[in-house]
Amino acid sequence: MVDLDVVVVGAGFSGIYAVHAFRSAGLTVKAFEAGDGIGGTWFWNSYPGARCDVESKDYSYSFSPALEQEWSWSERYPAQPEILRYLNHVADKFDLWPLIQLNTRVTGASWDADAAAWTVTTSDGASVTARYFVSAAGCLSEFNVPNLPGLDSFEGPWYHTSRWPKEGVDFTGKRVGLVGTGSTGIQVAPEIAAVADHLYVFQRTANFAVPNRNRPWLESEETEFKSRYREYREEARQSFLGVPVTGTGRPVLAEPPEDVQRLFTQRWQAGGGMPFLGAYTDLLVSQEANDVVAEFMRDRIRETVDDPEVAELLCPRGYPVGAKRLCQSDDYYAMYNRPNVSLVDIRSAPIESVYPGGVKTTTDSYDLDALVFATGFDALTGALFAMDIRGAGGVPLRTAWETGASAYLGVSTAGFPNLFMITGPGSPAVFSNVVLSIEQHVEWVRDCIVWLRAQGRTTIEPTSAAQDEWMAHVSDVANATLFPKADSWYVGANIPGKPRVFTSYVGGCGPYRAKCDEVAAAGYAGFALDGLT
Ligand code: N01
Repeated sequence: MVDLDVVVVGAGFSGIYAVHAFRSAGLTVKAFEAGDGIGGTWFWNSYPGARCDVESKDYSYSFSPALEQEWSWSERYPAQPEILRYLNHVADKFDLWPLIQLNTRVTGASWDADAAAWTVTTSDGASVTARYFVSAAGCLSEFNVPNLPGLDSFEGPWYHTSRWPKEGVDFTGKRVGLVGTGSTGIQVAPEIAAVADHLYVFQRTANFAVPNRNRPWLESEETEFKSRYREYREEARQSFLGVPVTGTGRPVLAEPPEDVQRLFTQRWQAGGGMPFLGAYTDLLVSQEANDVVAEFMRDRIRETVDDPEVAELLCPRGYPVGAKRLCQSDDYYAMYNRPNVSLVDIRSAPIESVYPGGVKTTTDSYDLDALVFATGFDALTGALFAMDIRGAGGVPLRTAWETGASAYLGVSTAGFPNLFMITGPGSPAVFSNVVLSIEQHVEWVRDCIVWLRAQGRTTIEPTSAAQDEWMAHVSDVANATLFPKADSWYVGANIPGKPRVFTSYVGGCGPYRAKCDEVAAAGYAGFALDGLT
C-alpha cells in the first residue's frame, strides 16, 4: 500500500495546477512547498520592479473559463505582487490549501522497485510513499551567487534578488553595487537608482532590452479579450511561443530596408519582445538577419543614453539577439542619464574581490554600503539536483545526467520510473509562455496516470532509445537556430563546471503538443510499461 497516488514538489504555477488537476481526476495528491507561501518563482522573486514579460492575459491559467472571466488584471504586464494575489485566489477558489504543505522542502526521493513506489523524504524529517513523483520545482529556482573572494568579509548587507526580504529593503541614501544585467538586473536597477545615493552597475555582458510600454488595460481591451478567450487560448496552444504573434511571414533580408525600419519602429513603439523577434522568419536562424535587428536595437540605446561612451558599453555585441533571453524594460537605458548611476565594465576589468567596505576590480575600488546580486540561477537542473533523487538501482539523477540533462519529451527520464517533470529539460518551457506549457504538461501527466490505472499498469518509464532519439531531435532543431550561440543559462554557461548542453526544445509549442498527443494516442509510444517495452 502506498500513502498517496502522487507527490508533487513545489507550489508555484505548476504545483498549484498539478494538485488541482490530479485531485479532479480522482487521485490522492499532496504538494510540498519550501516557502511559507505559494507562488514559487513569484513568491521568491519579490525584488522591487519584478514584473512578468508576458502579457497578463496570456500569463494566466486557461483551464477554467470561470476563473478567466472573474479575474481582472490591472496592467498589461503583471507585477509580482499581483501575480501572487492571483495564485492565492486560485488556491482559494479551488480549495487547494488542504493539498499543499508549506514550509517543507523535499530533500530526497528514491524508487523502490519492489513496491513500485517512490519514498519521498522532507525537511521536517518525515517521509511518505507515492506511486508517482512529480517535480514541479521550476526551471529557475536554484539561485546562483558568484563565488567572489572576500564576500564573507563585506560589512554591509548583501542580497540575491531571488531571496528578497519580504519586509523590503530601504536603499535611501546608500551606495549600492548591483552585479548582473539580465532580465532581473535590468528590472531592479531603476528601482534602486530612484532612491540610492549612488548605484554602481557591474556589467559583464550587455543585454538587449526592448520596451514593455506597460500600462493599465483599458476596459474595452479587457472586454474584448474576455469575449473571445476560448478561441484565443486555442490559437496560443497551437502557436510557436504559446502566445499568438503576427509576423510578416517573410525573411528580413528580402525586405526593403526602409520597410524593415518602419516595422521595427512600430513594434518598438508598441512594446514587447515576442512581436519583435517574430516579425520576420529569419531573425533567429540567420546571423546576417539577426545583425539587422541587433543594429536597430543598438541605435535605440545610442539615442536614449546621453553619454556616448556609456551608450557604447551598453550596446550588446558578440552574440545574437534572442540567444540570451531578450529583456524588457521601459526605464533601464534612460536610468544611465541619472547623475547617481555609474556603469562599471567588469568584462575588461573583472571583479577581483570584495573587501569589508566594497568591491575591488582589477583597476578600481568601489566603496559600497550594500550589494545586490541579480546573478541568475542554476537553471533547469539545479532544483532537481538539490533533491537527492535516486532511480532504479539507487542511481542518483545527478549521475544519470552527468554529461547533461536528458529526458523523453521533457517529461520523464530513463531509469526513473513513475517520475514526471513539469517543464523539464527537453521541453519548450523556457522558450514559451510557460503557464500554457505548464498546463499542457500537467494535463499530459494526469491523462497518462489515468490511462495507466485504466490499463491496470503500475509503472512507466521511457526507453533509452526513445529518449536518445528525442534529445537528438532537440539538439538538431536547436542547432539549426542561433539560440545555442550565446553563453547563457540556456546552455548552462553561467554555472562554472556545468556541462554545456542546450536542452530546450525550440521547435515550437504547437508542434511539441502534437508530438506529445501522438505519443499518448499510440499507447505511450517510446515508454516501457511495467518494465516491458
Ligand atoms: O539571470 P541571468 P536573471 N560575475 O542568468 C551576471 C527569467 N526572468 O535572473 O551574461 C559577474 O539572465 C550575468 O552576466 P553574463 C528569464 O527567463 C524573467 O536576470 O553571464 N556577473 C548576467 O548579466 C531570465 O532569462 C523576468 O556575463 C555575473 C546576470 O548576472 C531568467 O529568469 C524577470 C556573474 C544573470 O542573468 C534569469 O534572469 C526576471 C559573475 N560571476 C527573470 N554570474 C521577466 O519575466 C552571473 N553574472 C521579466
